[in-house]
Amino acid sequence: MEATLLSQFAHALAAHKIRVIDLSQPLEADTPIIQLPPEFGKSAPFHLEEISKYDSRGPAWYWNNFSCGEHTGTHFDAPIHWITGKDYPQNSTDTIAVEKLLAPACVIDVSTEAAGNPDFLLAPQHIRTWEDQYGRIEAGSWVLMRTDWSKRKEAAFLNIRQDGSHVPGPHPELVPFLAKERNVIGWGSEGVGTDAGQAFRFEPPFPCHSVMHGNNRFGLASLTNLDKLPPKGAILVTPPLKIVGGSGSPCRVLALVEASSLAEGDW
Ligand code: 23J
Ligand code: MN
Repeated sequence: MEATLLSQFAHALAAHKIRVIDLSQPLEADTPIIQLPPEFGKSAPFHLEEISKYDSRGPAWYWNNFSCGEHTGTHFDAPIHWITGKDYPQNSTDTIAVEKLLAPACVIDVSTEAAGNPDFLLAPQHIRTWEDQYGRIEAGSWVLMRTDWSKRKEAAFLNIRQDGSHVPGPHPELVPFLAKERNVIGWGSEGVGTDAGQAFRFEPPFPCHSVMHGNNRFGLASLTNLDKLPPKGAILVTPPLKIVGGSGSPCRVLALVEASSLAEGDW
């Protein structure tokens, strides 16, 4: 019998011809949380509370209660998260069409630029240079900004100064270009949110939230291991928890990558 697409896929996984890369950060009490100005509501950090651990509270079982804000650690932003996306049908974590939770990724490596400038903004000209090398960003792709920011720890990750946070992100002109002229499914960043640290000063404020969600597109924040992905060819698996009416959720983001496209020494 002829091999079906999925049987070929199963064999490729078993033979490690397709690798699975974890793009998620660990979720624990000191997972960094976005800091907004004090007049706004606060997102709660991750909290774990033991229910029982093979003890009098439950002799044969271990389990925990956990709590956190929807936008904690590596997480998915749904269109309903922003006022501009509030009226789309199927715009929350429970109703987004599941086919949209598997999609190809384009990885734009600006780690060198970001290392020298924490306020680096990815502009349309960087995308055009990338496209000259790797071809046009296909409709329905994620665009992931590789900054290596995820290698930073604690205070250096949020990078807060007197005038707010300084973290790289998309230029305000890039977001409408990606949403409308490239028809991307969403934008992913290594920073605590999808927008740049100083994006509250941009016009519009928080353009990645405002314009991506305003076009019914998604976001992924606090990604890691983008340095292990090829510029093109990875498939992302990004299902948020099925929170009814949820604006987002922590997400175990996985990338499927053909082993032949991986850099030597990654495995
Ligand atoms: C609320 C307000 C502003 C921002 C955010 C949330 C996020 O970054 C987020 O996690 O969605 S910038
Ligand atoms: Mn978010």
